[in-house]
Amino acid sequence: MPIQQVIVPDIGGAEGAEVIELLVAVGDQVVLDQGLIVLESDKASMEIPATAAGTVVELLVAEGDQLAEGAAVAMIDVAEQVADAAPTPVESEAPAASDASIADDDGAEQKASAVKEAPAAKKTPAGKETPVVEAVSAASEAPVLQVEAAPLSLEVAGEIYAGPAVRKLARELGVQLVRVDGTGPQGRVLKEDLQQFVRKVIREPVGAITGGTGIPLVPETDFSKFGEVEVTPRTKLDKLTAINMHRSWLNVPHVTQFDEADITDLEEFRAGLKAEAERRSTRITPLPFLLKACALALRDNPKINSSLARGGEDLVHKKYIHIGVAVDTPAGLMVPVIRDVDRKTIWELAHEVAELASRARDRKLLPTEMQGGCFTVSSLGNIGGNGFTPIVNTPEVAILGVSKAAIKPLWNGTEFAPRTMLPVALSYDHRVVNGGDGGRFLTRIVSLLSDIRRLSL
Ligand code: CAO
Repeated sequence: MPIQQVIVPDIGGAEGAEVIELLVAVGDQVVLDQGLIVLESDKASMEIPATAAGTVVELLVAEGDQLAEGAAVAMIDVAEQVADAAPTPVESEAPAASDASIADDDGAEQKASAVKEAPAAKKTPAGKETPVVEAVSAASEAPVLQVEAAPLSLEVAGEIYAGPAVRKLARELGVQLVRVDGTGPQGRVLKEDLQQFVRKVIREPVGAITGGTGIPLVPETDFSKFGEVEVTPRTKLDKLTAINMHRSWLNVPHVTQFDEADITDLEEFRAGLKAEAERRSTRITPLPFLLKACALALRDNPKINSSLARGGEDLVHKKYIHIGVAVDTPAGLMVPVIRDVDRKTIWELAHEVAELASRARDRKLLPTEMQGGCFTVSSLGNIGGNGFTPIVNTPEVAILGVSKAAIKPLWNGTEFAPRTMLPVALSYDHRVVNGGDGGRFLTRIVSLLSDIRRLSL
């Protein structure tokens, strides 16, 4: 049976990420994409998943190790059915040139850059040699493939850390780990924390209105008592989004301000660009114009381009303008970030949005591509609705929600004229942004969209 070595993929440019949890042990049977270890850098934590189903024959890391891209994680004795689907080793000197794809059980393409015969020894960033590849290779006399894992969880700073036993216990008790304060290293939730939490909840009188930060629990309901139901597990991405939304909702005092931009001229201009867009093999929607308008408005209103630091003592002013775009994918919400929006042309932005959205839907975004945003645009324009209140993507301090444009009668001083109006809503963190800042910022966006000649100034 071939042995496959799982290596650390691109982890978002982090110099080193610490192994904070081992999720499997030698001898464990794993399935494709099952988490092997949890890595944490200063920005995010991620699980490094198994790149094939099989048996873990060797774990090459220990808790506390610092790993970087390319470091060896584990050796997997690949199960029969996966071995059949595994690629033939690619002869290549440079790992980057040996990109290959493996089809997983679902037929989805999984990136397997650096599929090659593993070197006999590999240096980790800490300078630690791990001569295990040779040992396993010799023991099994099987070809050793080195496969880069695609990290499972992405922008997840603040994800709950807990070992498998604690997670299992929490599931049995019906406790959401997000509600439990972890007292272990790096805030890890321990069994005692869970017990303490349950004791506290039991002591709480039913229906109690809790003070401070305590939140009354929503009791579990057996919906099957009222009719047929089907229960499906939520995706990891959905659960992470829920944690991020909950965190922002609880921490950020939100204010949402509404307006409408007259995009009649923009739409006329855009319609005239369609043929050119086809020639450039791209599409031109209102979104690149919106991004450009937001970038210029952020430049003019630097407070919106900031984040709180040191528990609210400082404000970090960013000298760059990177904007996240919410993308609706079958797996859940993803927010790729477009860098230096203020310095890009409308065509460049159109191309980049389409490219990032397509890779988000194929789950091929790298963690780095979802980091560093200063502001987010969430466009539900194509879906419909005439307004919504977006939740700020903390630690950013504002987000723009865009709804569906509609033709409306507008008074021009002498008569009502049909104009295409785009509803926009700005939610902001009222700890940082006051009404005046928010009003000026949104008014600037609206005036830029209403007169796109100003986008070039
Ligand atoms: N009003 C009317 N029509 C709009 C519009 C708006 N505000 N915005 C886009 N459209 C049109 C586009 O012009 C396009 O039509 P044409 O091809 O005829 O020009 C059509 O709708 C489809 O656009 P699109 O959605 O494919 O492309 P986009 O650039 O507007 O948006 C993306 C890209 C990735 C943002 C979008 O596909 C998406 O995923 N949106 C959902 C975001 C989301 O879920 N937000 C909620 C987050 S909080 O839960």
